[in-house]
Amino acid sequence: MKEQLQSIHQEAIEKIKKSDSAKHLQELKVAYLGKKGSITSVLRGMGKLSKEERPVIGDIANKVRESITHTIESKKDELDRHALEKKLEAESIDVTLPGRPVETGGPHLLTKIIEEIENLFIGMGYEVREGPEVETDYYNFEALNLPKNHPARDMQDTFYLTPDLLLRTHTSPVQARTMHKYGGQQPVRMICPGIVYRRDDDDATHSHQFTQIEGLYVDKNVRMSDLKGTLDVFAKKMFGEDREIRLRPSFFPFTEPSVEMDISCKVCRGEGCSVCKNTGWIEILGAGMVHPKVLSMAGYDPEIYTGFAFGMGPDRIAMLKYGVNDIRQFYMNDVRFLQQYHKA
Ligand code: 2NM
Repeated sequence: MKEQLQSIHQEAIEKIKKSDSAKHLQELKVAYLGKKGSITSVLRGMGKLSKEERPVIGDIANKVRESITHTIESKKDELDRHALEKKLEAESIDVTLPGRPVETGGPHLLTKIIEEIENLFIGMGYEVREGPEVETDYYNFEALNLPKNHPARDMQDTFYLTPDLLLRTHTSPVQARTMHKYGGQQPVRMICPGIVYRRDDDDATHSHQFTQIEGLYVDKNVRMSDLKGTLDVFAKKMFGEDREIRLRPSFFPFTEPSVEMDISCKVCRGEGCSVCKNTGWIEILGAGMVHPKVLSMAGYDPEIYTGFAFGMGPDRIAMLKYGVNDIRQFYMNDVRFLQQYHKA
């Protein structure tokens, strides 16, 4: 029996040492130490032994049990340690590798142009005001001296939502709303940026939505020379101190007289080139003295108050300033286009 136990012991220890999984160890534990295990089955023969032999064999059996138990435990520890080491190795991070760059966004090119213009006029005492993009016929047209049946009100040019509601075609209604609110009681000095809508077939130079920024200055004794001086300051700050401006007569229903402003072409310095279409001048904005009817509809007495107004398109200015040749780029939001101007 002693030999039997010793050979079981030897065999068990060998198998345990070769084992490579916790599951297999558990199987060995059952096979050797379990109720139906090999040690138990050897001990069943104890009854045939003499009184003197029994405790000796019992003692050996206990020692073999202890030894097998201990060997299984330490093998289990070893396997656990190995598994942990492998796991740590697999999850290790090489802190010396260069990081992946994080893509960051930035303000839209048009937002930057608008903010630049806003800041210029804020510096001259103007306040920035915004208003609704869905407007009433009254503020978009009527209050700006565009009466019923005026060609600009044509269904062909305007997105109507109902006979009385439309998508604003310019930002002037924000100025009309402000003048009506003040009701002739206080001066106005404001600019209003925003998106406007016109029914147009989109192409490289036309978009059914685009941005506008308009200015309005109403007070006692505001004259055409104030308009010209203001626009000259604006043009030089925006495009460079070496730029000249010129005003040409024009027509808008809401101003009288009306003008268009050009700046001298920087590319050819007046010689004529493709940017200025060989004229030496580039058209930038429209302006004029606020029509007396527009003032009186808002409650300003045109005999006491006068004012000037101007309007321009940041899309066009951005195209000129940065050489963008397709207005649709501003609204397609292709990151390859937008990214180029993050540092511009
Ligand atoms: C322009 C050109 C000329 C304009 C007029 C007004 C208002 F509300 F005061 F009547 N706001 N903006 C104006 C005048 C806009 O855009 C080319």
